Amino acid sequence: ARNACPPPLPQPVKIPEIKHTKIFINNEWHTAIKGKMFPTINPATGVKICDVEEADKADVDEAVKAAKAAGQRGSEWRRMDASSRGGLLHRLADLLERERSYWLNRIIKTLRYYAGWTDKIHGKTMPVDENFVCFTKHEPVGVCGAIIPWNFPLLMFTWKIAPALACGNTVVIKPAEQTPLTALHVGALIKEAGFPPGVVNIVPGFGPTAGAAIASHMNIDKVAFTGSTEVGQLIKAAAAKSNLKRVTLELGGKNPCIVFADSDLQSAVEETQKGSFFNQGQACTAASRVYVEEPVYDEFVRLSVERAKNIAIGDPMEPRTSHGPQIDQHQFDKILELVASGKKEGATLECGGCAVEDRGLFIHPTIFSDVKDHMRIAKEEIFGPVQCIMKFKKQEEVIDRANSSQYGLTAAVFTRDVHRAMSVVNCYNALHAQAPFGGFKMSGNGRELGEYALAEYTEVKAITIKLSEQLT
Ligand code: TXE
Repeated sequence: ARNACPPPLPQPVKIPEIKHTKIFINNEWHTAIKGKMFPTINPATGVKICDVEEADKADVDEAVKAAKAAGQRGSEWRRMDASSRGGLLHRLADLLERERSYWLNRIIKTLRYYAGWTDKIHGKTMPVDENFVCFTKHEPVGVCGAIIPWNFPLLMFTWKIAPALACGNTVVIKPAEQTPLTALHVGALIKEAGFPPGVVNIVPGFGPTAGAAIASHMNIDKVAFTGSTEVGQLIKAAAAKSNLKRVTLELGGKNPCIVFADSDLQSAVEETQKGSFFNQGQACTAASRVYVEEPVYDEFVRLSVERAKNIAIGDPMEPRTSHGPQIDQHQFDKILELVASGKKEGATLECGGCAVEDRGLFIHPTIFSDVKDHMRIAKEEIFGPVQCIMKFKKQEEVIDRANSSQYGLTAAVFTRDVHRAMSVVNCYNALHAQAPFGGFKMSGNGRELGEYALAEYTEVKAITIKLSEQLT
């Protein structure tokens, strides 16, 4: 029996051994057809960890061939009982548990959640007219492409593969160029778990080459993308121009938090700040617009600044650390450029706003007050540790302002008034494998997680049988 309460986590492995740097196709490791490699850099030190084989269009073609063959009629994967597919997903979760010093609980939970669904994906029977029996069957879509970002490399990998595999699909997945190693490590575990060759294929590489090849591939039936809104638009266009493959998109956000004067202020300060600075602000769900009601505004800013100044910055492998580096130079420069724009447009820089001097890609937790809705920092996704605090007077006013964004992903309301709090309660980043996740407007299309994700990975087929006489 599995323990209800797992033992405490072992110390993190400080210098993980890198075992896999090649392209993973058909449960085998391949060098790139063009013979190219690209470096993976540790953002905490700026030092290269290793080189990785760089997949391009030709490698993606090979991966798609493998995925298509693995899902062919008569294949081991197609003939496998649905419950056995669940068994394989549980086995993969077991292997991740074995290596817990690297992994997060949420990843294992997502795998187990979808492992349970494999034999519960039901169709319906419809009372159609005349002498027919009609029922539906939820079949796999086929070859599912996935393109993921670097901010939660393993969680995004799991959000894509778990529902796809639970529904019986095969997968070709491209990790972000900044973070290919975790995906490749899990590739080895997928093989060890006993998934048939070709069911999951991993093509490390760049967006405009390997990523674009996935989006426009004629033999990929669906593409799931998490990343920037701009690239999301390219993916959808490529899907439309190629084979009209299905597309789900999880894109950017500029998420409002509304703090009313009646809220528990200390808890609102803590929760909004965790929302803003979690993962160094590198989250599409980041609480990046904090609207505070006038009577408590000054106190809220004061408490927030006090808290931000006490955040432990350092090596992300150190358990004490709560604030690590930004992922790469490009993101680092983008954040500091937006900070400069905030200062120029007249927001008050309360703390931070600069790099940590003795280290490469670290940025101090930053707070701006007096932020106005027209400023770039109030409109654009910063994707860095920058909390923007705005003042409001009336509920109607703040709801309009909160909604006036091209994005529509997450939001939170802090209040003790249950009428106000009806649909959104006082918490942030509360993501669960059981509940759907996804955006409105330019934050994306489709839903991940929960039962809703199963609909994105299945085709509903109606099967109608003509009877010689009407059933009574
Ligand atoms: O994203 P990209 P970047 C936002 C965030 C960040 C900005 C830029 O605001 O500052 O995007 O980050 C692949 N065809 N988010 O440049 O380029 C790429 O290889 C196919 C929000 O890292 O969108 C990677 O695997 N694929 C987001 C993935 O897309 C392409 C998380 C994401 O990279 C491609 C990350 C192309 N033409 C950034 N170009 C979130 N929603 O959480 C790139 N890619």
